[in-house]
Amino acid sequence: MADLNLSASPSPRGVNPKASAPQGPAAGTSKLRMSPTGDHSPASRTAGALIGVVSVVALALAIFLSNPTAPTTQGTGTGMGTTASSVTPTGHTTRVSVGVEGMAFTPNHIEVPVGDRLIIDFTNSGDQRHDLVFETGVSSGSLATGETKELDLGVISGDVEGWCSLPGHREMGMTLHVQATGASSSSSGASASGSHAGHDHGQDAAGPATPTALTDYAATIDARDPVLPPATDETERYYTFTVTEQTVNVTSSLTRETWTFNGEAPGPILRGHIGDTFHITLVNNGTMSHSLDFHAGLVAPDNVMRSIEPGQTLEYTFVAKNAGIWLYHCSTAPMSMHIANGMFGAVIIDPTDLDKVDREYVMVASELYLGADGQSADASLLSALSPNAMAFNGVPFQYKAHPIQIKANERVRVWVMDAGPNLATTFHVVGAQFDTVWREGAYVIRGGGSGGGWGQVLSLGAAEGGFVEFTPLEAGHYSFVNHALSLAEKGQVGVFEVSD
Ligand SMILES: [Cu+2]
Repeated sequence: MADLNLSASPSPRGVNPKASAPQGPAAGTSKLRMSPTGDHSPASRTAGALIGVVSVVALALAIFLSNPTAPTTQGTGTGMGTTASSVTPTGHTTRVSVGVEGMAFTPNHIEVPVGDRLIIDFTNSGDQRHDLVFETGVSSGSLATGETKELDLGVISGDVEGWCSLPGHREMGMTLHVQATGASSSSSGASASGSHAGHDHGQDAAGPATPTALTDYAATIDARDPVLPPATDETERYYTFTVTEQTVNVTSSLTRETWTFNGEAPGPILRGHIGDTFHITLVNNGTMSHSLDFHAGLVAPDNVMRSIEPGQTLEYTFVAKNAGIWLYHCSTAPMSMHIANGMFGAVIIDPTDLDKVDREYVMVASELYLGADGQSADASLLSALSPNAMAFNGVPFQYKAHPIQIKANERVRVWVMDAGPNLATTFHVVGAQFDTVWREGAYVIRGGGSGGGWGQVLSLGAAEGGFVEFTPLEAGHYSFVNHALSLAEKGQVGVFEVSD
């Protein structure tokens, strides 16, 4: 395969504090209860309100003396933007345990009396890595399943927003709202700066990713080799899929973070025969949880498709029982994000009655949701199913910049997999008609003029696959496109350059 020019440099962590030292073991399972340790009786509050200005100073001093690290002083290290200057500390501490269930914090709403110091015991009780960050800058760092971290939010003077900063997790619902009870409507727990970190980019930030910029960049790198070699003869097949996270260029001035199997998006294209056994070792060398789902297998998902932690491995074995071009992908939530960042590929299991062809290629169609420079897929664009770039074999416009060379009257087969994660691919070759269309395990058209009909498009929804066969009769430039043309214009287009 040609060099994809993937940078091997460590990906910048940016606003996502994904890596952190392991914390202590899980602190049990009853984490969802709120356990205020202070006194919030109405009588004490009323009395406190009547103390007066002089007493406030005395109270603050008393708090300081009893706990020199309390947030009434500078240098607490919590990053909390609120101090005693904007609210009267009560001297009480509210302590709350927060866990994770699916893609949500439990609880996801905490009420804290204004002036209380808030400490959250955050335990990642979910099934993959998460963090908990607040707009104030307080952050747990990335926690493995079962890890716990104490977060000191300092004295609460107004509402504070928290969320999981792993890509896509906030958009899946991982938010935590701290409501300051008794606060005046104008008060705020913190400046809003950073509350939309990783959110406000998207179309604007990807502005440099114009078709021209994408094509110009594709011309400067080698195209990924689209040739599909024949299946080898072994029946026991062994592969290692190593997950890494890295930053790659999409134009000369715009990079994105990709998550990949073996350093490439798409990952390896595997090919075998019906009856072959595939032994896959998944190695997670990334910073977050990842997993694998092979559509080519018929196995209970529970064990083999589970998410594994950075540093862990998993054995995934399946027997290929049926022909197809089968998608594989990371199935860690949100799957759309993991696929959009590059975690997809294909397993081709040949039908037993493939015709002979002169050339055989594979095209894996995918969508790019480019955000700010160096970031992973933009969650807002992803949720809106609005990719700003499209690709065959991972790189927009690469086969327009590097046309695929064939000869007139050669018979060509193109396997096509729609990796999505969302949109359909209607594969068309300008100037050709398909005498054979095989889609999702069956010949839709076969034999062309001998009564089998002719086709113009192989129509695939997300995760569908098939192949087409055709023979260009004359020299020339035959573009191949997703005939959803707005998507072709974003990069899902290439050229077969046919010579005599
Ligand atoms: Cu993943």
